[in-house]
Amino acid sequence: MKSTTVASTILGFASQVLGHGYMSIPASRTRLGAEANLDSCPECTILEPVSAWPDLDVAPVGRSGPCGFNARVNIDYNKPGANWGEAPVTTYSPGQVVDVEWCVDNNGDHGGMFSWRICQDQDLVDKLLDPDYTPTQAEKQAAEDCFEEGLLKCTDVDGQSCGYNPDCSPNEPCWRNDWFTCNAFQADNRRGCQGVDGAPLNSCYTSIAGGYTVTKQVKIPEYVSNHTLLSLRWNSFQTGQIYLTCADIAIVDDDGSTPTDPTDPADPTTPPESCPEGGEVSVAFNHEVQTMFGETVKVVGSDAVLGGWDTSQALALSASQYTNANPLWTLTTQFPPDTQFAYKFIKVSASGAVTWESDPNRSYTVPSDCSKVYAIESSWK
Ligand SMILES: [Cu+2]
Repeated sequence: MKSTTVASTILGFASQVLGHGYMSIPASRTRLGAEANLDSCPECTILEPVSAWPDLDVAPVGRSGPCGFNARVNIDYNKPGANWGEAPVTTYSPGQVVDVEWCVDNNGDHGGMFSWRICQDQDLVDKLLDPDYTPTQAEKQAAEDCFEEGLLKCTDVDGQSCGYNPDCSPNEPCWRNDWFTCNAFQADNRRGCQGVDGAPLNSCYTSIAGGYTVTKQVKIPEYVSNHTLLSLRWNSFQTGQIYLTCADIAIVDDDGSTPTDPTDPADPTTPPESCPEGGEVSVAFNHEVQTMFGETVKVVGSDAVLGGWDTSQALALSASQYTNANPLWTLTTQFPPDTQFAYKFIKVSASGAVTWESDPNRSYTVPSDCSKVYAIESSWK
């Protein structure tokens, strides 16, 4: 069902209810828990009370681990469940620069700093990938330490502005621009983490007071894994709280190769098949955008498949998965391997009026492996 963008959601329970934040793109375990109606407050996965500021690294993660523990609903996201964790939700390639997003609640924007991380020790991550095993606190901490070493630095993305947090002073340990920073907590406008995007209320789902997207780009490391985790850590400035969430991802070389361990007989030893002559690669566009009734979302771009920038030839996405909580438009289409193209999403109203996304254009290089579907997660900008 399509929704309007009207801010018709819950007014919040009371001022002391501080809803907070969670990873939304790629789809975190927490988001999947909310979409499965198992987690009534995805923004409430909190590590507290802890020292979150100004030393960002000092607090042990305890039972929260790198993926979070939601005490409200008693869900440990460090363990796969029926609705999350058993398979990657998206596939990246080594060195790829990708859009990632989390969602901060209007009633609990505590400011501060956040980091995106990948742990490159598969043995440590594997403890968080087994549906039949609950990791110990020591294992969660070991994994967390590894995630801290695997910081996806703001400064690794060319052209991305990486400032210092206005609530931190040069002599404090939070004075670093490799983490991402929210705006000043008490700023007159574009305050706190909401100020990162300046996005409208309900641009992402939270259960308490409506959410604002917090979008950044990170560079995937030169590392491959059929199944690993991307973790988001948000250290609050206002409160003694840290928020941890993670998403299941794969990192696969553009040529389709996946890691092989010659000592593991279960691993394939033959090189991966790329693409037979004339084969095509499936690419799934998973685009989050709030639309009004009668609006359609399309993708248009430089490649002939995408209409060669002619909006009348743009490909329409489907709203079949669209919900208020998850305004997802989807399309899977095929491209010749290794195609490079630029593109944008457009909204087309019932009368045919076209609204373009803001600049710059998005870009994508189609991988070479015809045997998989590659998903591109994005949200309207
Ligand atoms: Cu809070």
